[in-house]
Amino acid sequence: MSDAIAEASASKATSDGATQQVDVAVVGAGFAGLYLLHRLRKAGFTAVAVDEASDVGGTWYWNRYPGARCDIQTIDYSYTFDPELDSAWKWSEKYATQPEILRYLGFVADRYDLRRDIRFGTKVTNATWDEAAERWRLTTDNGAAISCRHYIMATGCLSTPKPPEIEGVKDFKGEIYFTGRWPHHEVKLAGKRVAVIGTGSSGIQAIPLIAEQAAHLTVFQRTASFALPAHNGPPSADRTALLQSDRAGYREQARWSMAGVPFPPAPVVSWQLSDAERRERFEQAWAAGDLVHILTQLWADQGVDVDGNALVSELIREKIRGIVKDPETAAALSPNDHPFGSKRPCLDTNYYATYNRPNVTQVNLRQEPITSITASGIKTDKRNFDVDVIVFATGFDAMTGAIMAVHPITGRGGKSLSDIWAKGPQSYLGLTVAGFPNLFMITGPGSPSVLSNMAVSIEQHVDWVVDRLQAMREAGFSAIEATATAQDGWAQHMADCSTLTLHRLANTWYTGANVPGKALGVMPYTGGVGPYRSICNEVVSRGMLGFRLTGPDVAAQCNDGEIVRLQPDVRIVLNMLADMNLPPIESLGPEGARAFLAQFNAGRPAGRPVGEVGDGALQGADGPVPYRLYRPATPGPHPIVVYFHGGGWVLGDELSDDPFCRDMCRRTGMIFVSVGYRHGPEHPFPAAAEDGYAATKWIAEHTAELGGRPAPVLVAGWSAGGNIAAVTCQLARDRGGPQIAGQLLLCPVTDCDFDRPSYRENAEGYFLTRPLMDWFWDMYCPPADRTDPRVSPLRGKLAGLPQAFVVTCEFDPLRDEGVAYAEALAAAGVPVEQLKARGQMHSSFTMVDVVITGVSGRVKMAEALRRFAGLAQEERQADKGARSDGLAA
Ligand code: N01
Repeated sequence: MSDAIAEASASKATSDGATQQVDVAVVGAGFAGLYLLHRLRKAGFTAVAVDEASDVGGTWYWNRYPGARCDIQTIDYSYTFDPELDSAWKWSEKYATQPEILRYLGFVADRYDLRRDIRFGTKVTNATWDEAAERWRLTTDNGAAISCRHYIMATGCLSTPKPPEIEGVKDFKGEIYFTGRWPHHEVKLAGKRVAVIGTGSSGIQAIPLIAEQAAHLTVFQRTASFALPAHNGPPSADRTALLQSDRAGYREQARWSMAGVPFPPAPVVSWQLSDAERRERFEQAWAAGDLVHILTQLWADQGVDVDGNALVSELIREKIRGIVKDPETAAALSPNDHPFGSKRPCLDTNYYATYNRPNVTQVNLRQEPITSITASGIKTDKRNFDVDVIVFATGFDAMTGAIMAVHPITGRGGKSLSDIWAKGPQSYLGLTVAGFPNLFMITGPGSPSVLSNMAVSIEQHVDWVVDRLQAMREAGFSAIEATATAQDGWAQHMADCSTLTLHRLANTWYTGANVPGKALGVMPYTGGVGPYRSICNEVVSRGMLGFRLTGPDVAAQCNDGEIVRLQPDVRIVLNMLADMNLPPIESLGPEGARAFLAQFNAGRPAGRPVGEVGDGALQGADGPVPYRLYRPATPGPHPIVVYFHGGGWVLGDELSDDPFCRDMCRRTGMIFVSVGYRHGPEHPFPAAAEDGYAATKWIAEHTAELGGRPAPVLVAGWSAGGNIAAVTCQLARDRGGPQIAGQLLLCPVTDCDFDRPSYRENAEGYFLTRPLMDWFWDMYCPPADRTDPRVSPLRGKLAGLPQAFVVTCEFDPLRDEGVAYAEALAAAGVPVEQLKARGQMHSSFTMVDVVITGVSGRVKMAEALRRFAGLAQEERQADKGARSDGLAA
């Protein structure tokens, strides 16, 4: 039976005259509300939707301004739940106009006979949870009140226009229009002097068309937006071909992608490309006319790294300068106060060229702010502009506005949602709020929503919610509510996610900054559509983790907890590794394990450029050992850090932590010399430790030859390399030098005793496993030698050692021995700082440009090394906002 024929057997709402009784009430009859009604009916629930509008369409009902179109290619901005519907509708354009999208939604409403359960022209005026009856009680401004078991806000993220906030609006004698509430009758602008305030997506779509009609158009711009040409036309041939060749596969790829549009991850990083190659990729993206393309396909670092982003931002500014003839106007139109993509980029048709028209004037509000609106027009602090029409394209009270401000919602214990959200929206999964049982939000704050293809995100939310309602009904539960623990955990996860992207660096409606007085914080989920979907699924597979379920005849169920405790990118990496089903490293033997590591490392992003990289040999404990030297691009001589790579004394070499050494060389402005010490089992204990000491001594004696600052040197190491760095400090103290100015120990091995909680908690599933550590010890050190401080430095004398910075990761078997070493150093009087990295695993910090949340930790490590070397601190713009995230020092 097709979805279309699946007739709404349910939907027999009852009414006692004054109150309509339904299982589920929905607010909104747009993309989300329509699909909800359809799914609810199919699942046998009685349902009603209410909408203030007189017909279906939601945002597409209200936003009828000239030029209104979607800016995700329309073949992707469609329902996919019914393959017959999916192939029945043909879009006429790559980016359909508002009227066509509205026709589509009308077509869907007719196809599934949805209108009979929609109360148009009706607003909910109050919603209160009735604890005794376990029902929501709604009052409306038009007709019967509603009593429902579940209440679902399908209100859209951008449906409550922001008030103009400019003095004197009421005094204006001319016509006033809001893009978000454009009249249904024709608006005649021909021959009129028109002002547009606002240059976001709405303004940028409307301005070129208004300019064609108006006698004169004056555009009042506060913040310049990045806009790309849409190159609209028929649906693009390449994406249509992809869709038609495998419709189901194409849709499924979208569901698991980052933005809800099926593009593969960008394969390269900017520094791997020459200027010419970058330009070529950019020109392709500019010609493609697709925001998701340019945001995901240029180079991988542009969305997460300020430097990578600056490259594309400048290329776009160059385009603007090339189109706009007046240099002053071009400069004002060129965004320079936020990274590309951190504020919603726009898609345009002739936007920049419109400013070359003789009937268009641009007013830069950064130079002359609006002071008031007068009877005849707009007054800035420099001039008066007399106009006949003012168009406010000033945006929305986004994400929370329609849920919070439109009507009071009162939950358990008489608590109001507006009070609970006064300091910013709290939610679990962006779907539910603790204290508000049986209330759901579709694409609410805390979900990918506006950072994704809304059509895909809406379907995912609706399916998840309706599936849960069905499961509750089958199990006899009548109420579901998020726990405070789960909600707090989600807030932490949201905060962790927001360090991944650059959205935190711009004042936008994503952060609430566009509405005066609104609490600030990145509101949409920045972790990506696919990862979010997997988290929602995991909540279910882990017994509705974070929800309390109750019912009249069943025992209450509450599997409390936080759904994601790992950093978001660490979770993705670990899931990818799990999906690869790799053999345990220890099962490969030393040679096999080394080959595996080499292959694994070959697939990682290339390390960033440094001033110079050179290879050489130095004197180890028993002959020459190789080294690789990383020199900063700044003038020397620089302090030298002797670095020991990880690999359990068995794997790796002086090249294996290459991206980490490059990154730290750049951040510290110091020379890193990575030492290729000998490995077990060929060279068992104490070969690696003795090589470490000998190498440090040799480097300290050859600083001038290496182009470094005279000794003291510093030492650093990760994992077994951290062990060697720690041991080297003890040997240097006991053997009369060399002098060491400080030690950076990153997830170090410090002891042979495995009987610690971190070994039990993180024994498997976090990359470094207990069997692998067993194997490393077996390969390197016979049991009888394991308590020797040259391999278990925690058992050595600790007084008199160089100052230390010790990094441990929450999900690392080695966590507790690292902490123990730091505490023992402190107890012995050694100046020591700890960085306990929340949500990170053993390899997080060395997976440079893969685990983006590792940046903040490396910033702190670099600061510590600079302090040890007596260098002044310097903050890079790229590190802003990343310094304190996810860390407890
Ligand atoms: O609103 P906006 P929008 N004085 O908030 C300015 C979606 N959408 O309606 O940035 C002077 O982006 C404000 O300046 P500033 C899309 O997600 C999609 O354009 O605050 N100026 C800004 O320039 C989009 O992002 C499509 O300094 C004032 C503008 O008004 C979202 O809706 C089409 C001001 C508001 O821009 C919102 O877009 C349209 C003041 N007092 C919209 N107050 C598609 O194509 C605000 N501004 C699918």
